[in-house]
Amino acid sequence: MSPNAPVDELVAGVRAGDARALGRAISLAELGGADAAELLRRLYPDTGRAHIVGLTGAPGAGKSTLVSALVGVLRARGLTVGVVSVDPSSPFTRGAVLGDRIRLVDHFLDEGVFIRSMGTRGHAGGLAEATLAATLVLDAAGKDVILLETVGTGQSEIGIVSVADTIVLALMAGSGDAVQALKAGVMEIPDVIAVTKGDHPSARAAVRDVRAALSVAETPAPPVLLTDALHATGVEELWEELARLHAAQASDGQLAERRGTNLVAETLALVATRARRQVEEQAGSDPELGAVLERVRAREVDPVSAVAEIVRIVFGRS
Ligand SMILES: Nc1nc2c(ncn2[C@@H]2O[C@H](COP(=O)(O)OP(=O)(O)OP(=O)(O)O)[C@@H](O)[C@H]2O)c(=O)[nH]1
Ligand SMILES: [Mg+2]
Repeated sequence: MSPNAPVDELVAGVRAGDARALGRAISLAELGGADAAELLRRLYPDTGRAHIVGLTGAPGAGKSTLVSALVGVLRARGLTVGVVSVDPSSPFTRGAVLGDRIRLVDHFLDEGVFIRSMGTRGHAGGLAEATLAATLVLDAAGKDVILLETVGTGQSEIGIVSVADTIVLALMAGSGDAVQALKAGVMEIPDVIAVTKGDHPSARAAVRDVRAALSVAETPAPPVLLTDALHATGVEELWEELARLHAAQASDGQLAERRGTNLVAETLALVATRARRQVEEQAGSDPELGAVLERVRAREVDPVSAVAEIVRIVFGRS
């Protein structure tokens, strides 16, 4: 297969579960553009089968270690796994930093596991679009479970994990900040909270603190589990909880509802990203738009009036 294998070949390869085709398809999908759009359009009917789990948490919270341990649990059950590790702080893409940053080396040679690391560069449509595209391709390839790791503290990164069916927040024992954020209600409530590094002396106290913080929230509190991914303790239980939640949501219709809501939100967010890029590009090249911005600079037009004019110039209507 040539590096520019036609979309047909990639679609066939992905459907057949060919790992090389899968890698190329994800690269193409990440890149964005017309071929990527065509690829996704063709693969989309095959998606919607995977259980997509989002894992989020502060830098160093133990997400990758937990992902790696979860992969072990899933493989022991005969399930195939896709891993997408999103690091907005990294300029690298395609696994350039896999060796040291992501603790998944144990699974590199396993054909039932496909791992992709994504940084900020090389995505015409932005990181969120690339992440969604990679997830769809893995789903179409028939991966049973897709683990989506992204760094964050509980707010903006939910955007990236919004494609997930179930969201795990990794909180590190001894990190009081997260508990404060939960208390203050600024943190989105995930489906499951994993208190990581369960071997830490303060781990049990951390679980109690998190539960106490959650008890003041208005929404029903999610389960709080203690995991020690280094020693594979509590990881089996975490998977069982995720699978149980997923099955319950699938049977009472909540899953379809949530997926629908997520897809709409995701689509609008992608439109917003694209619209913004278009405005920024045009600001540097379109003389008519440039003239409006010059008038703003010279205080000849107020910014609010300028917005209406710019929207008309860029999108053709106000
Ligand atoms: N003692 C102990 N250490 C752990 C455990 N899980 C992770 N660690 C350590 O914590 C550090 C960070 O772990 P990672 O899994 O890389 O954390 P992360 O959240 O993926 O980090 P970023 O992706 O860089 O945000 C590493 O040195 C791990 O070895 C655990 O269960 N117990
Ligand atoms: Mg990590």
